[in-house]
Amino acid sequence: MERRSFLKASAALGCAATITGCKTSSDEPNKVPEVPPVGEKVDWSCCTCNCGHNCPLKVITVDGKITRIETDDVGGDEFGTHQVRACLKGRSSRKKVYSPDRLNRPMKRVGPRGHASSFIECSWDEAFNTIAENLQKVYNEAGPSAVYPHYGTGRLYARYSGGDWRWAGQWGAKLLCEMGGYLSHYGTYSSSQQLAAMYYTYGTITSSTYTEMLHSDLVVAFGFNPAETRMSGGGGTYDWSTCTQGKKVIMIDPRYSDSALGKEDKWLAIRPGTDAALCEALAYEIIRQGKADKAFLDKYCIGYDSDTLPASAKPNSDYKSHILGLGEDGIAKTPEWAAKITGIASNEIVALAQDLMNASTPFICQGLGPQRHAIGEQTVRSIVILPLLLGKIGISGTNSGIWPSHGRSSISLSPKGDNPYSGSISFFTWSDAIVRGVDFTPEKDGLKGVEKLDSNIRFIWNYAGNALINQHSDSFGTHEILASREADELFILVHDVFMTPSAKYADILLPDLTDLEHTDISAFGGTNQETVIPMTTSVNSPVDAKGCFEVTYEIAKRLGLEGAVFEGKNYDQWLDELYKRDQANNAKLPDYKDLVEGGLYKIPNPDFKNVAFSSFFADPEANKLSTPSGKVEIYSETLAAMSTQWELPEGDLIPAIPMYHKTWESYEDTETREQFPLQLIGHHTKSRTHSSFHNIKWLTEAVEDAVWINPKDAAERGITDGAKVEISNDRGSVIIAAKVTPLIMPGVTSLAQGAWLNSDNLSTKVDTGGNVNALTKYHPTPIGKCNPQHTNLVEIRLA
Ligand SMILES: Nc1nc2c(c(=O)[nH]1)N[C@H]1C(S)=C(S)[C@@H](COP(=O)(O)OP(=O)(O)OC[C@H]3O[C@@H](n4cnc5c(=O)[nH]c(N)nc54)[C@H](O)[C@@H]3O)O[C@H]1N2
Ligand SMILES: Nc1nc2c(c(=O)[nH]1)N[C@H]1C(S)=C(S)[C@@H](COP(=O)(O)OP(=O)(O)OC[C@H]3O[C@@H](n4cnc5c(=O)[nH]c(N)nc54)[C@H](O)[C@@H]3O)O[C@H]1N2
Ligand SMILES: [Mo]
Repeated sequence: MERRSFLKASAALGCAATITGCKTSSDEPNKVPEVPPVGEKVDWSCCTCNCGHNCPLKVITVDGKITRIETDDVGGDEFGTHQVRACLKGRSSRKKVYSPDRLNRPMKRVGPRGHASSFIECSWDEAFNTIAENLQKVYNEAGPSAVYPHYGTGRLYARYSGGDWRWAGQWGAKLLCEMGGYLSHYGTYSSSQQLAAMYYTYGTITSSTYTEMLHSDLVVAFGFNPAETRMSGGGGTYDWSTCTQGKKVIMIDPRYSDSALGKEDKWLAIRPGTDAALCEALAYEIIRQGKADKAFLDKYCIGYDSDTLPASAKPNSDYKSHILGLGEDGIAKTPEWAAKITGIASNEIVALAQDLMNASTPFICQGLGPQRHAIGEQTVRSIVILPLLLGKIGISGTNSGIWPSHGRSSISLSPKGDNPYSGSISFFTWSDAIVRGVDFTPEKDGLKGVEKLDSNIRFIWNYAGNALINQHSDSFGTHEILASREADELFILVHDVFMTPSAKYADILLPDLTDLEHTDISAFGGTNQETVIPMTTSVNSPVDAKGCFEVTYEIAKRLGLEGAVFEGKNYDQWLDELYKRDQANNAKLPDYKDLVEGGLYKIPNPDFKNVAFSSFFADPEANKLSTPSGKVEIYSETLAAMSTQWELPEGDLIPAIPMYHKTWESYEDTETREQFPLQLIGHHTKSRTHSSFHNIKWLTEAVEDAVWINPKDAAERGITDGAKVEISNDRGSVIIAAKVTPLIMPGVTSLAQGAWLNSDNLSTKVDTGGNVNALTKYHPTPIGKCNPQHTNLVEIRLA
């Protein structure tokens, strides 16, 4: 593999924005020397974790040891040619490579699952043999439905050497295809409620680019926090701050986030899980004032009122009747009604409705927090109706109501093979499929592609993921499922870089190389420009680690399948071939040699833009949607059929029109609130990406782990800022510091997701690591069977 050897004078570091790009510690030099000292090597690498963006990293080594990490210094500050400066996480990558916690040998489990002390070192040969034997045994005894490549996004943007979130680093999936296939999953922990909601409304999912905000006169954002969840200096945070400048911005969030900071005209603090009620009251005002665009709705939509209600629908089951109180529940969705549910004063709701009606091009968007709830699909559907009601969609300056989009990446993933097995489950239901996969049905569990599974899950291949325990709901409940099964019933392969909470459940635990020790290519499809990153390395890995390609190769070899899987090519040959394939699709990509020698490669894309569903709204006959009616389905006959055919737990529902619904552990669940009065969410925080980077001290020092609680709730409990508290509910408890702050509304608390579960107390169900999933519930959402991880009721006391 060719390595970059030339040295290039570099520009001085700078800060793109307050939260991105600042140096983190006194042991990082302030300025890059104009001429690098003799002996320094410079390689470009990439931070491939799943924050939605992949920043270039400039890795400086001396004699194979990283001396410092710098960031993008190509281009300038001008929006569109700006530097894609990495945030503190990417810049801390040196600490990841040399972390004392790094896995440095293959290990096998000799004690109970869930404990680091249960492992002893073994040889690579023994590890590969054990994996191959167990994999073959499971195929022989149970077939492909027993084999599950688990969700894992730790190297999402490493395109050829082990990316994507679900397929055992892609190469693993290619091997499993040769063995007869595997139980696949659909959806993601990120956005599946949104995906399901858009599918039944529009038949597909698309949003306008951030740059359309430039043409808008009002930005309304529900639970949208790009400043903290798109921290890349080239990404959402930069787009957000640039494109909203001078705009009226209204932020709807139970927390005052960094995205609101100094930007918002108004912060409307809303109770979690109640956005649909707010939207209904906005709709009420819009309809009451005669401002619903009836001609528009009739032309493009099904089910706004009785004129476009399908013949199969019951009378008064249309959206307008529901809003005005003429539907089944007989309740008019007035601002006063919504105020009691949402916590937003009725006059504020009326004012927001007025702002929406006054705007000529409202840009309405939402983050993914509002949908990560018990009935999150209804939240998404309800928000998405607003631009339709106003007839303000499909034109420049508007949006479909979901997360705005940015540019594309021209580097695609390595092949994952064609899975000969058609069965798939929702990403969220795997833990249940270990227990009762054979009882899964399409109507009860959202099983797709087959009517029945032949086996429960018996083999899990977990690559670069911490969702075996840390990121999945109900950590202690999941612990019981995993810990009660020995290797012959459930074999778990974990391939990671650290002894994470999930790694402790492995039967065989393999150390991986980090991004900085890999050759690969990544590309960042930012707004108005793409950055292609030739990942090379001069690092001598401090540990005995192997990458996904090599691990898969060694397992395949023991099964006699290396020829079928790798087609006689080594990794460098694959890289060459895959890059040529990507080049064939984008003539702007330079030859590989030039790419590596030239370093970062920027492809300006100043004209890139998307206006959500513009072609459909321009000509709905020529560009029919892929919904059954070809139109936007405010009323969905498919959902109406599902509501009678699907089996749901008591209290859940699948309405044919979008609607607010009181759910388990919601604000309106007054019975549970008697014991657990506070709502708890788990926002995504600056100091880590999920659980990735949690063990880097630089970052936890920068952003403390603490549960956010309003001064009013704290005072009622005698809690002061920084005090140790116990957060508890029926699922478990977490002991952590309190952050007493008016930045979160009364009655609501938030414990940032991703902290590592401290499993010293697994049997007592007490976590001292600060992992919110010790408190979250396993209860799939009605339509998409997704994760409701922000719907929780808890009590908090001084510990
Ligand atoms: N309560 C709650 N839970 C949530 C969420 C929430 O909002 N609330 N959010 C959910 C969402 S949106 C998502 S996407 C999931 C994310 O869940 P995951 O996909 O599990 O993401 P991470 O927690 O970042 O875990 C990445 C893993 O990759 C490992 N890793 C890092 N670098 C490397 C490497 O180079 N090689 C290998 N092999 N491994 C590496 C890390 O050590 C870590 O174990 O979490 C979900 N969980
Ligand atoms: N730094 C960092 N960046 C990340 C990640 C990370 O862990 N760390 N994770 C990445 C991934 S994979 C994903 S999927 C995205 C996640 O991005 P999101 O899912 O959008 O992030 P969240 O923090 O869960 O939610 C966004 C906001 O919604 C608010 N919120 C929660 N519930 C509600 C509600 O019911 N209504 C309203 N209106 N607001 C609500 C929260 O307070 C938060 O401010 O971020 C990505 N980027
Ligand atoms: Mo996510």
